[in-house]
Amino acid sequence: MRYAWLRELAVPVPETLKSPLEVAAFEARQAAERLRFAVDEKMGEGYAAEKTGDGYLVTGGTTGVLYGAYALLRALRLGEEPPRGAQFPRCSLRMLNCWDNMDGTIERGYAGRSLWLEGDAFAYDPGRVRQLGRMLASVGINVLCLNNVNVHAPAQQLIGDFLPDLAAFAGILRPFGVRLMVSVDFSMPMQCGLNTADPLDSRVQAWWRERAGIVYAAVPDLAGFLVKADSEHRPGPNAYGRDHAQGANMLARTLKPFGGVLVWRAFVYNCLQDWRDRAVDRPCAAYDTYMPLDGKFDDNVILQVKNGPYDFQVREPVSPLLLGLKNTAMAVEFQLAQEYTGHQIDLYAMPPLWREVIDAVGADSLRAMAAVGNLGRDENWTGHPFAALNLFAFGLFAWDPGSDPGALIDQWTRLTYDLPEDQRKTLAGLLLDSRAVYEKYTAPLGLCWMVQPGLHYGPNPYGYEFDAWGTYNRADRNGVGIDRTAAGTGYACQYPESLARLYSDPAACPENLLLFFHRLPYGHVMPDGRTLIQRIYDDHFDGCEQAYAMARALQTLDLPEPDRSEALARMEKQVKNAENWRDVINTFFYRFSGVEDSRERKIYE
Ligand code: GCV
Repeated sequence: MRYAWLRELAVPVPETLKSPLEVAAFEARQAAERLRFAVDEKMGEGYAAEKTGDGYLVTGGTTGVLYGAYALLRALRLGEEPPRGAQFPRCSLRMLNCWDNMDGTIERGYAGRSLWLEGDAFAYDPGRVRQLGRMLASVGINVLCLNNVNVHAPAQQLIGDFLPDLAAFAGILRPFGVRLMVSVDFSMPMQCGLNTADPLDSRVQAWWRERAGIVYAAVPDLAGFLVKADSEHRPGPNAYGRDHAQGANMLARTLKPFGGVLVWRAFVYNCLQDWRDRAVDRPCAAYDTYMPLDGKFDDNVILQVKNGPYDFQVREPVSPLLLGLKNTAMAVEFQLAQEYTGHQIDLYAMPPLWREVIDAVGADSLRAMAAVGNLGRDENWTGHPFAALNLFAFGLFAWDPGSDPGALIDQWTRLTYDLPEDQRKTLAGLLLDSRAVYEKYTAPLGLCWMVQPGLHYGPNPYGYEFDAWGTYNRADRNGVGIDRTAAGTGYACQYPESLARLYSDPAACPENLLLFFHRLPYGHVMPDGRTLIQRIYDDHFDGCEQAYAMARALQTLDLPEPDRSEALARMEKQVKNAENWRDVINTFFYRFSGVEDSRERKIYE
């Protein structure tokens, strides 16, 4: 079984280790480093490392000692100074949301089948689950939500018949400081004999209270429940005329006595739209739904908001809800699974995206950070060997949202591969630029949703155009894009004033969001003097050229096998994908606009 960063950790971790302290001591022995540990419970997840005569003393809370051990091992491997002074995580919950189904499939999974579910039951290799635990702990991830937010039968029974299995699974991850969370089905009382799931019905409340008691008796340190409600056909409080605060608070109150949190997703919109109705604009939905509820959620509710207002598109503005809520505990949700960003075939390193989001939102306004997982049963865990970077970096970023994307990428490349420095820099450069390259050949200028419907890999500009899910580009012979200013759908007005002004002015709007906020004619002249249509052509051609350059650069790297072959095989597909995007999108716009490419390159007709 391969294991990336911190290669010492490829050695199996014995099942006899029962606490973070024991794991920490084991890791130090594996790495042949002289680390001593002192537990100071008050420090919780925090730690401090100091040099002693022949090694280091790590003082930390119960899990803090383990985080300290990993931080030290990383620093020693990198030849860097260990962090100075006491270190504490910025976000108390650093969560991986796994969309694993009981049948072993993973919704939007690109690295094989589930690591813990198969055939409508728990099914796992305990040794591998321990490896998973240490992999998560080694970057500070402390919560694993183990099942899909779309709770398909029999996953409801994770808090019923499967509780003994859940408890056993939780027990394996516990020494690594990783607590479980479960996605629950809001309508579960109705599957257990009640004729309603109305959150204000006392029988429903009593049912959930009793259920929470049973669950916590089995898994006393369960982190809590995660809920997707009234979204994409999932049940929720709206069916009873109740709002999301009433739904969330009812569940949160049942968890409160046990110290659990209720994570409630804000991914709520009308997925039964009529494409002819131009007044309905999906990006407006989450803000419209949740802003009126600001301040109405109990203190153990966390509202989990996707980073953008749509759905993990290659480029979206930051969600205005993350900027607007002032009296609600929030988590931002990122997606490591590369649903719209290349299926773990194309390279797409995410730290630059997270940096942009946190710079806009401010880390202090977040209680938690969540990411949809990119793991699966593939031998290398993440399908593409480089996709492990996103998991590694997410954990460290959630611990310290001030982290620099380039530094995280550098660390991962240095820890994972022994490459000559010039090659390592090439690899780090490829990764750092990978998002911009992917954006260029798939979604320049803020155009999104031109993907193959359902699959979400590869181009199909008409795929979602007349669709109920509210995902349009509105291209026609006159122009492309959606006017989201006050004169249009009004979405831009959900932002604080300075941003609303910036986004509403086509001359000031960041180029990479231009067609997200504006509808423009093909002849619109861009600041660089080129027309909009020429920029669409040029960006797709340039993006493809950049993919060719990446492929050439990758060839030069002496990566170990099988990573080299795996990365090259995927790069071949990435190049084909880039060509496909270039040709399909350019042809689409050529047919509408009738404008020739000024550089007379081949555009298919
Ligand atoms: C888990 C998008 C994805 C769905 C996902 C949903 C969500 O619609 O395509 O697969 O469902 O987001 O985040 O709930």
